[in-house]
Amino acid sequence: MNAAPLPFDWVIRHARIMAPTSGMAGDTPIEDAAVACRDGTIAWVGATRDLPDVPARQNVNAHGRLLTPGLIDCHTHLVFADDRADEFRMRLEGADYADIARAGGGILSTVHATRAADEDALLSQALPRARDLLDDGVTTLEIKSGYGLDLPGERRMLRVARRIGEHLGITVRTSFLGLHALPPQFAGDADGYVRHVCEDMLPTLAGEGLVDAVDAFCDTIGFSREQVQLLFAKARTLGLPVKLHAEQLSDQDGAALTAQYGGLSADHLEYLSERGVRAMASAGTVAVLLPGAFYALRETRRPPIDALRRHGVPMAVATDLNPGSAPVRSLRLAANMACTLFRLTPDEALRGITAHAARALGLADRGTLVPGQRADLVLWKVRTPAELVYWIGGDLVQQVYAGGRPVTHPAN
Ligand code: DI6
Ligand code: FE
Repeated sequence: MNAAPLPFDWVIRHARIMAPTSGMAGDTPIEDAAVACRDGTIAWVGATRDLPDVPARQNVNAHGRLLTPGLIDCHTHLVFADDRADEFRMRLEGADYADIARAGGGILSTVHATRAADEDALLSQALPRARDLLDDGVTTLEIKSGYGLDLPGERRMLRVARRIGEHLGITVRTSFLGLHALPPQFAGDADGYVRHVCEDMLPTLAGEGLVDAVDAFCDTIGFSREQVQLLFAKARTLGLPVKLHAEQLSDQDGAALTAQYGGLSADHLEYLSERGVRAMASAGTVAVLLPGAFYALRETRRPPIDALRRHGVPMAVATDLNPGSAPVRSLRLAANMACTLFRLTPDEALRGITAHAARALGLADRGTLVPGQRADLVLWKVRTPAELVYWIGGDLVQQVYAGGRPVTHPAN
């Protein structure tokens, strides 16, 4: 005799979803879908009429609204002190992002402010930014260090990142971005700083459990390919995955280097070459597109989207939320920009902020609506992926679920 089936914690009926299987191109939507959850995990997905006859503690009628996986912002720098609205004004008057950086402003001005802030001050400034993302459907968030650039400063940032996850009940993945800019205490000695990062900072912070991945800024105003390679070699000995700010302002062949180290992602990519695209395709490295930075810096050169498509490189989309090049506090807005500025299709953009973003973080347990995945979901007030990325601004979230639990939303 069969035992009575375990009840579901909740069931959502009559939702519209992308096909639950792979999150890859070619999926067709299920118009009248049901999703059931048990113990924080998706237990069943399919057509509402096929839903098994199992009792549920809670039942939700979606009335045909779009249901997606919880959104995943796989590239942010949202822990920092103060802002750089003054640089925004200077850029509008003709100053250039790289010139401001070379003159000691840019990233270094945020480093000064961030070093002066204690952990609680950093947390209270960063939390509202993370909350904005969550209110707009984000349930998994990557946060980088890179505004401390010394051991105590980087540690403080990474600890604040972890505390944000605990506070909001969402997943935060941390990336150590010690090679973001050359800090003043190492002026004129970039190689010495790279040694300090590789031999002291990274092993110490990794030993404290604060580092999920290792990142760097490879550019003429950042670090050279050779310096990044030393960092990647160190990351490998520590068993940490790598990713890179690559080909944002010039082609340094950084994406191919990242691919060589089996990197999770190469990010920005406006100056990515065909060779870089091929290397990423064969290593399975995700292309993270950051159209908010492209927009805010009024760039004109676009990442090679057609080549990425042709070679089957998965494309993710992220906010790059930071005080300089991307004051973007909505992942949905980044998806809109990816369509309008980079010509992604709405379905590509949706995969870019769900399935492919999960892959860019090395997380296999989320990003698609498949039984066994974490029950991170968003029920929207719209019906299609196109409508989701078409609206600019507004409050489109009906209900966010993180780990199976409804997240309180200010509008509800
Ligand atoms: N590229 C970026 O877009 C951010 N970091 C980087 O290497 C910008 C960071 C900032 O301007 O504060
Ligand atoms: Fe960035």
